[in-house]
Amino acid sequence: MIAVLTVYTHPLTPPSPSYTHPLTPPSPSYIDASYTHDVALLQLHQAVPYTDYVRPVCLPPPHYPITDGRRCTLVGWGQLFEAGKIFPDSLQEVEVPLISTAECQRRTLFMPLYRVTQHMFCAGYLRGGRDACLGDSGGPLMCQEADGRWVLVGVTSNGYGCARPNRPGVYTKVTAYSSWIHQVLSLGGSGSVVPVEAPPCAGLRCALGACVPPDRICDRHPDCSDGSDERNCRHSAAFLENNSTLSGGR
Ligand SMILES: [Ca+2]
Repeated sequence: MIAVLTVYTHPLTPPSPSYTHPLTPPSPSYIDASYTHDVALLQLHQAVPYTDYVRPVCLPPPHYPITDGRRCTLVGWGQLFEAGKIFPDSLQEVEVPLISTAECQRRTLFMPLYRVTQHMFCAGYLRGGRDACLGDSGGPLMCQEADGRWVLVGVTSNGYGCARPNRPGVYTKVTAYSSWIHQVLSLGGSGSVVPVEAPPCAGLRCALGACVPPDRICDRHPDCSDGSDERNCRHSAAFLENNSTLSGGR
């Protein structure tokens, strides 16, 4: 079993302490342009007490099969629609059928934006309609076993738009990184895992790490998933309330 990588908060859950976590070294050869090796491990500063809302998920055995059509579940805080940058107030979950690596390569052979390698697989309906979307990346795609346990089969990675017909979502195949994961875990706590410094950001660093450039802060469009780049702006309610004299009387 592996500890949860992300601690979700939900409006209906009891208040929980915040767990900040340094990044362990990302996958050794991540390639941004093609989302190759799109995986990282997070180390929590302190142990997470399991509750009804914080549960572990199992790592898959090395040869865990990706079976075409098997329905598995992904969760995330990403956009609800492809357009509009609308993010949910609560954690979303959706069930999607798996598409094996070979089948997804066949389906996307003539789609240049898809580069499905042996380290990836896909999921989604031919008709579209249910999918991960922007902001879901890094989240889990989990399959439930007959004994009730959940297995972390994929990590949400990329796709073409969201939930479009014949445009499946692409996931990092966890089994392709089994040895790397176990290698990193074996170093855990020994001090050998060096946190990676975030690159400099001239604008605002979102809570999830994205860097918003200065011209997109207070531009009325949320760029951070928590909307923090649009808080305390001249157009925000809190700012207008606190600075009501600035708005001028008429
Ligand atoms: Ca913005």
